[in-house]
Amino acid sequence: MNVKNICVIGLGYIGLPTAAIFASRKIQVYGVDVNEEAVNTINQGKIHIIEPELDAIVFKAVQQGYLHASTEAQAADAFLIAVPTPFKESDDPDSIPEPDLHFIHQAAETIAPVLDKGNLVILESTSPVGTTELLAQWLKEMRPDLSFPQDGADEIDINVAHCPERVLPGKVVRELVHNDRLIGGITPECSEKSVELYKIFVDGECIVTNARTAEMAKLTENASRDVSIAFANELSIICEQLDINVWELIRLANRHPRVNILQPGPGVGGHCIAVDPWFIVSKCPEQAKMISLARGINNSKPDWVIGQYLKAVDTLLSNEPSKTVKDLCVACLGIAFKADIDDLRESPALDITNKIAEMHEGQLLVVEPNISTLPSPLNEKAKLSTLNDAMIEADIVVLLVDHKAFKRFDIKKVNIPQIIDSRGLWSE
Ligand code: SAJ
Repeated sequence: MNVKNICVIGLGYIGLPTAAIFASRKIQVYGVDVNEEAVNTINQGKIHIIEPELDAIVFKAVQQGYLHASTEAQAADAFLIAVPTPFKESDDPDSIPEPDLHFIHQAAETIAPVLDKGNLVILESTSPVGTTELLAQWLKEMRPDLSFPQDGADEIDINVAHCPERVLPGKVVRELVHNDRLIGGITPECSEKSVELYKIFVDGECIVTNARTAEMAKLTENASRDVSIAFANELSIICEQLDINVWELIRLANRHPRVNILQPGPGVGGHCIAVDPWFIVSKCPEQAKMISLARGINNSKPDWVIGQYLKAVDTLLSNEPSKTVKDLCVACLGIAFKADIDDLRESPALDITNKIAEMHEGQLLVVEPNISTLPSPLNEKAKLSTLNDAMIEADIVVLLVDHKAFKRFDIKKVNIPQIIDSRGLWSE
């Protein structure tokens, strides 16, 4: 397949780096996003997200004219869909979250009018099993004049595949190029054309499967990590009960050649691992027992950390009965969803800090080296502080994210009455 131009729908954490890397290989890329501000920023050669190395690549691609952003799709040889796939909000906390595919439907509406014979459409968004086939069906309904893989015709006008992204936020540029890529075409021909496309920049192997297996593989990777973290989180709760240092315990168990336990934390955040396992559970609620249980364990971990904070308050007040809770200064360290990024989406650390802000009547300091202002409504109750000031002021420190700056801090040089170390930085 001779690809001269690509239209990328969705210029977020995945779409923009992918668009920029194609453009850096001198492919004409039309980026499309509903967010006009993001479109304008990109067209100035700047980026609206934080991701190492991306700014320079986008700047060069725009400057050389290979990347142009717009709110409307343009005709192209290939279309790449990288839009969010969240789940639907429900008022019932016991219900299984259902995937929300409306952004994919919107993307189909965006590209349908400009689709032409010979085009390749790739869904990169993490999706429940069957979504790529659904996308092909939607496109067929919108463009009955074209033939699609499901038509079973000898000549297919539009090839459709699922090629999930598997990159780690913070290392996106490197991982996009070097990771192996799963290629799940609806037919072998769809896969063949997709391999040709990705080979433009992927150094890793392009491994061919079908669309449903590629969808399930991506969900499986994230569900597997979620289950492993849930095991570590459960161990941390058991160890607290049994008065055992969980960090030492895991270190010891991991000396076994076939054991590799992950690290406990304040819960699982981000827009992938905390979301994707539900796509399996919602399809197979009877069968996906362990995956569902793991989600429950990880989702309940923030409440456990808050329980630890309440215990610390009780201990301090019973040691010094003349004090009230208003006299206590609490410092929450980190509100990002994981170390060394500025991303606050689905962050258990932010969730815990917000809840402490609601409950705590004394001073609340927040240390987050990767942001310059606190999000609302936290900014009304808490003060953004430096690490050093917080460590001097605080009666209770709640360590929530293992940022480099916190790791480097010598905890022995301060005397903090109560430390809740949810990441095991200072508890080893
Ligand atoms: N976490 C722990 N303990 C651990 C490891 C992680 O509590 O031992 C927590 C983190 O603090 C964070 C959450 O889990 O809150 C998720 O972080 P992560 O680094 O495990 O993963 P993400 O969400 O940044 O990226 C994942 C990756 N998936 C896998 O590693 C299987 C990435 O490769 C995917 O591309 C990405 O999801 C995605 O887009 O789906």
